[in-house]
Order: sequence, then C-alpha cells, then structure tokens
Amino acid sequence: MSQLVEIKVPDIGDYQDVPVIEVHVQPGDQIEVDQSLVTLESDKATMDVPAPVAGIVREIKLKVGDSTAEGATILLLEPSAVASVAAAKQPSHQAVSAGAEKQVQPATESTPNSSTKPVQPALAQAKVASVSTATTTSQISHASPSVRKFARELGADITQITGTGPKGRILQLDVQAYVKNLMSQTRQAASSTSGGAELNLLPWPKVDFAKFGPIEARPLSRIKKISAANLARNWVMIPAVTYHENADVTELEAFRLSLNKENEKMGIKLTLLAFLMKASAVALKKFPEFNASLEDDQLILKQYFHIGFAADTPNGLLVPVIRDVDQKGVVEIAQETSQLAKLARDGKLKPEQMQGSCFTISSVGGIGGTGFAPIINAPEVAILGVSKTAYQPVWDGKQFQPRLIMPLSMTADHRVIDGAMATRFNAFIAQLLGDFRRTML
Ligand code: CAO
Repeated sequence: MSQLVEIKVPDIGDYQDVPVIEVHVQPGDQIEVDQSLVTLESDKATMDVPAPVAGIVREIKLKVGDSTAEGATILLLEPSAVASVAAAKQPSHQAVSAGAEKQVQPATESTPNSSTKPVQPALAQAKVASVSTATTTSQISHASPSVRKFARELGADITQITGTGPKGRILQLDVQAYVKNLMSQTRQAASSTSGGAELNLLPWPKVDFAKFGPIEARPLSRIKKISAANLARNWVMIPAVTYHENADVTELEAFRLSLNKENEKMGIKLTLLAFLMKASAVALKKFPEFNASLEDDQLILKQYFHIGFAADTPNGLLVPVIRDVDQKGVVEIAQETSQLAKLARDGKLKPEQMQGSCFTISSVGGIGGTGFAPIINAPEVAILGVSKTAYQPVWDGKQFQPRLIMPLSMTADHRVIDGAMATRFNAFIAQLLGDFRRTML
C-alpha cells in the first residue's frame, strides 16, 4: 500500500474558524504542485490553499461551509513519484514544515473595507503529513484567489473557463474574455438588429458612501428604471450631434398672448409647445429624413406625422404622443397636449398614448435654461430641445432692438442627418416661429 500525506491548513495568521468557501478538488483528482485545493474566506481576505506536493487526492476532510484553522487536515494525498520525494522521506503522520517545500506566492486578496491588519503572507503552503492508502486521476480549474473572487463577483463559473496562463492557470484576462464572449452571445441572441456593439467597459465603481457621511437609499421608480435603460442605450448607440439655433418669437408670443386673452372665457390656453409642434410637423414634411427611422441598412420614411413631447411627472419622464399633428390646428394640439400632460402627471397614460412617435420635443422653457443636448428617443432620428425665451438685444442694421428669443437645441442622428441638413432644419423651424404664417405655405 502506498504512503499518503496529510495536507493541512498552513499558517493563515491569527484567524480561527475561517469558513471554507470553495473546495477545488475531489477524490481521485491528479493534482500538481501549487494547484488550489480549497479557498478560505476570512472577514478580511480570500485565500487559496495551494498543494505543496503533486499527487492523487484520496480523501477530502473539509467541505464548503466548514470552519477551519491552521493545522486542520484538508485532505489525504498519495504523492506522485517525483513530487513526493520530499514528503515520502518524512515518517508517517508527521507534519512536514511548509518552508521545506517549493516557495509559493502569497495568495490573498483583501476585501473592500479591509482594515489595517494585513493577512499573513498567504497560505505560504499547506502543511504535509504522511499516512497510507490507494489511487486515480482527473483535471480541475487552476486559478488564484483574486481571479476566483473576480469570477465569483461576475457570476462566472470558473470550471467553464479555459486558462491561458502557465500550466493552464486561469488568468483575470481569461475570465474577462469568457464573460465578454457570453455577453456577446446573449446580445446576439436577444437582438439581431442590435448592431453588436461591445463596449468592454470597466465595472461601475462601488463606493461605500456611508463612510463619508449620512445617506438615504431611495429605490428608483419603475418609470425611471425603464427610461434609464432606454436613455443609456440611445446615448451609447446613436452618434448624435446637437445643433443650436435662436428663434425670434417676439411676434408669435404677442399673437399667442392675444389669442389667449380672446379665448380666456372659453378656458382655452395656447402654449408655445403647441406652436412648436405645428412648426415641427411642417418642418418634418419639408425634411423627410427627420421623419424617419434607421432599420438595418435602410431608412424607413414615415408618411404620418405623430409628435411626442417630454412630460415631467412626479414618477419620472414620460413621452405622450399627439397623432397626425400636420392635420390639426394649434388650438386642438394645445388641448391635446394639456390633456395628455395631465394624464401623464396622474399616472393614467395608456401605452398606446405613448406609441408611434416620429419626432420628439423636449421643452424645459417653462422652467428655464439657455440650451441643452437632449437624447434622441430611438428609433427616432432627431429631437428638438427648447429652453426659456428671453429678451435679447438684436442688431437690426441700425440699432439694437429688444427681441424675444427662444433657444432651440436639436439633436440629430449623424448616421441619417448630417450637419448641413440639421442646420437647415433648425433655421427653417426658426423661420416658421419667426413668422408663423409660413406654416400655411
Ligand atoms: N420660454 C418661456 N416660457 C415658457 C416657455 C419657453 N420656452 N415654454 C413655456 N413657457 C411658459 C408658459 O407660457 C407658461 O407660462 P404662463 O402660465 O404664464 O402662460 C409656463 O411656462 C408653464 O408652461 P407649461 O409647462 O404649463 O406648458 P408647456 O406647454 O410649456 O409645457 C410640458 C408642458 C408637459 C412640456 C411641461 O409641463 C413639462 O413637463 N416640461 C418639462 C419637460 C421635460 O422635463 N423635458 C426634459 C426631458 S429630458 O430630461
């Protein structure tokens, strides 16, 4: 009967009752020197116990969930001929000093927030003692604690990863490549039209804010979560450019105020938004590429003119849609926007009232601002941002005149709309707002 060695937990510092979080081998496995046997996790660090000698695992004495400490037996190993020389020279059941074997790299990883006390330079090496018994073989994953921890954090199954390091060791790069590959497969399966973009971004920074002062964690509303995902995709996927223009709305505003005075008793209020909608529908007709969506390699040009408007609600941003704006008058548009904005604020908008939009207007003019870069509401190709009108001195050739100026900020998808066309579109809208009679032409 061949001689067995008892592999023990080496010096792990002052820790007692350290939980076993992974057992990397099983009876019958052929293992090599330095191969990870188990991973222990103290409150400060994750530590791998590497094999001090090569051989075949005969019996495992620890399991996941056990608590252990220095000197506890991990497993019984039948040393292979070459690697076992040093161990075989030792008498049965007698511990071999860790330092007597090949030196092993420290294999610890501090957890975030780990305090000042350093963990002992790793599990330098498992202690070995000899016993007796018999043999078989198999292969297992080979990775450092930090790489195992990294894989665990990403939810990656380390046993499925192929190592490219020395002796097939799994490196952090291998884990990244594995996760990247999985994500890319998932994306391809999820959407054949996604374009296959791979960002290869760094993980989001994790900060324990409470370390710096009091905090309150407030869950995002359902609407915010949905719009966050949409906005992030649109921001990343669309090569967008924002073009700025000033519209002189002095006459338009005077006209609007006079109409509102006339219609006061009927309870009808015309807002600038209604005029902007009407002007946009006229501009979309003149510039069909703005009334379009990019689908694979073709542009879908729409022959209807439905326009969405961003509505600020207590639960987040919603975009109600006015249908067939080109066929409606400003009064009707104003009434519909006010009804839909109320439904949005009351959380009563129906899904169909938010669908089918060709172009979106985001007006923060009632609040303020001098310009901003709105994010396109995909699959649309442009969005018009509107900021607060204000009197500005405008040179008329002889003198400065006080004119009411509305800042327009239009973001366009550069894959469909180039800078010249975008600027023409903006200038045309400004022209319509400058003399609203032009919308009838
Ligand atoms: N410049 C100056 N004043 C403006 C203006 C502008 N561009 N646009 C509107 N106003 C004024 C209105 O005239 C009104 O004043 P009076 O009550 O004296 O007439 C006041 O601001 C409030 O207007 P309103 O908000 O009632 O009406 P609206 O049609 O301008 O806007 C709506 C409706 C739904 C767009 C708006 O309530 C809203 O939610 N805006 C925010 C949109 C938003 O969040 N966009 C950002 C999206 S990206 O995060």
